[in-house]
Amino acid sequence: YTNPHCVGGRDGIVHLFEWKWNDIAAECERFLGPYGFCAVQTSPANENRVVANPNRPWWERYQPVSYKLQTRSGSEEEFKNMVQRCNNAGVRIYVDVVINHMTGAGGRGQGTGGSSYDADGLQFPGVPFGPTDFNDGSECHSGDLNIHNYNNPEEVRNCRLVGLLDLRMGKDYVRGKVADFLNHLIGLGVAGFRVDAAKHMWPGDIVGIFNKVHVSSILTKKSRPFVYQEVIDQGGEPIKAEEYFATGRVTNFKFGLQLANVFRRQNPMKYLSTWGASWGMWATDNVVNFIDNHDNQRGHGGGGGVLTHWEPRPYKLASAFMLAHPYGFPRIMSSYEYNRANNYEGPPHNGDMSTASVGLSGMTCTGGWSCEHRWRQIYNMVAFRNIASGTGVSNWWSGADYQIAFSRGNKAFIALNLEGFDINQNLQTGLPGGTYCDVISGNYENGSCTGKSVTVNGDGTARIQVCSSCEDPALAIHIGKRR
Ligand code: AAO
Repeated sequence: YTNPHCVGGRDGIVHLFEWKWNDIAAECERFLGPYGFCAVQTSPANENRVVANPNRPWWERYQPVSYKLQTRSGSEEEFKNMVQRCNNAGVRIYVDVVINHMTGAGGRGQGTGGSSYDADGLQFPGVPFGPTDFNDGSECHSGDLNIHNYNNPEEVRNCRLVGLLDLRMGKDYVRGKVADFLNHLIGLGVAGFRVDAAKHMWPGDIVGIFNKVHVSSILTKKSRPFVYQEVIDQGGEPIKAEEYFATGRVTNFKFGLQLANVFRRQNPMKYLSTWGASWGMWATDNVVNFIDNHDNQRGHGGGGGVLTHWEPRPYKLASAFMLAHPYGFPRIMSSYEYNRANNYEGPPHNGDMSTASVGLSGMTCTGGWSCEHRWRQIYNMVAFRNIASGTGVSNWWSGADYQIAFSRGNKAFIALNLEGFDINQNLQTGLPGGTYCDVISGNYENGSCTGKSVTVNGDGTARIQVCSSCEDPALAIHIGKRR
């Protein structure tokens, strides 16, 4: 479950939050494939409640009505087509699967796929699930069936997360329906899953579900899908991320908080020399790392404190560090713009509230889609990471508290500066002699660098200059962009 099944030396996930399937398919072909991304995390693919108040918030997709593949992102036909086209482009699809619960309690209506539901009577005929498929007072003892106390693991796992009807996962019928859903996705060529709210399920129940899940149809016969489980463990609660290692990796929520401290100059960057498990995080094969996610960038899910696209300068630096460093498997957030006072706002939409298509102007997205993954400082670091694959950190240098540089074997080298003065040093880059393009300030086009270039001497040393007051105080070179 821990193998991401990347094709040919690719690395990293991009979360195309709320994108339509047709747009993702096109993005795999025109950008993600050519630029070396391993995989896309999609928004939930199954039918959800249509929430009218507030009007179509992003979070309605976390309220399942059935496992029919029909949402604002598109139909089953479109989903299937996307998976095929992305796989053909060498890009894997991981689906965000919401299996802990169905809709919030109360109300009735129709889902995005036309299935009816009755959340008062606990009826979800589209699956079907009925009252005996949900935890009640025999499992949950919180009084009102909701979770109040995160220090009580039984309550966290048997009661309702923010009022969402909690499925009775101990029941074989429920496990079977969830497994059928996951198997359906696998049959369509999906390579992995982000398991939503995994902390709210017993680890043994997740094992029970995955025991019923097939090996992937697109992967080698014996391989299991890639699984990363959303477990918010920032320390301080009894539920520990490591309880979930039997069924895959976990989302590493410590990662973004720690890097936010560093890149906001609240903890010296030079301490990153020991970055990785020794910072109280999990082993490299147990984690999916990210600077921010769709929740904490807008104050949900333990939000606050992390860096986001709203603070581009430190965000790009932290992202460059994440991608340059070998620890863990990285996920890049690709957001849309929203009114920060209304953090429920759904994706850019048309007059009828259907999701708008992603527009493009050159390399940049338009129409309210932020597309961090298309920022040069980020996509060029994906290529850096792919080229550096298999090498460790070497030639670590720190000139001052907030000036660092390091090599990845003899493949790549990066320097970062958050001091008030430039880096201007003769440093060992580990690279073969030659002239390299700095991939932070520019690209390598038609035989020349559009940004800065760096001359590495025959002994691997080079004069490294990194500005301090400029927009991107970083420099990165690798053997793939040698003039
Ligand atoms: C919506 C409405 C609700 C309504 C509900 C039902 O907003 O008012 O009651 O419908 O009608 C998303 C939205 C929710 C939305 C839901 C369904 O975020 O607002 O509810 O869709 O439409 C916990 C879970 C974690 C979860 C996170 C949001 O553990 O699994 O809450 N994330 C996922 C998804 C998310 C989604 C769901 C789950 C549900 O990514 O998008 O919800 O499918 C502590 C705990 C965490 C807990 C947080 C937040 O965090 O540790 O486990 O996350 O609290 O309650 C410090 C601590 C940190 C702590 C944090 C906050 O940072 O270190 O541990 O403080 O106190």
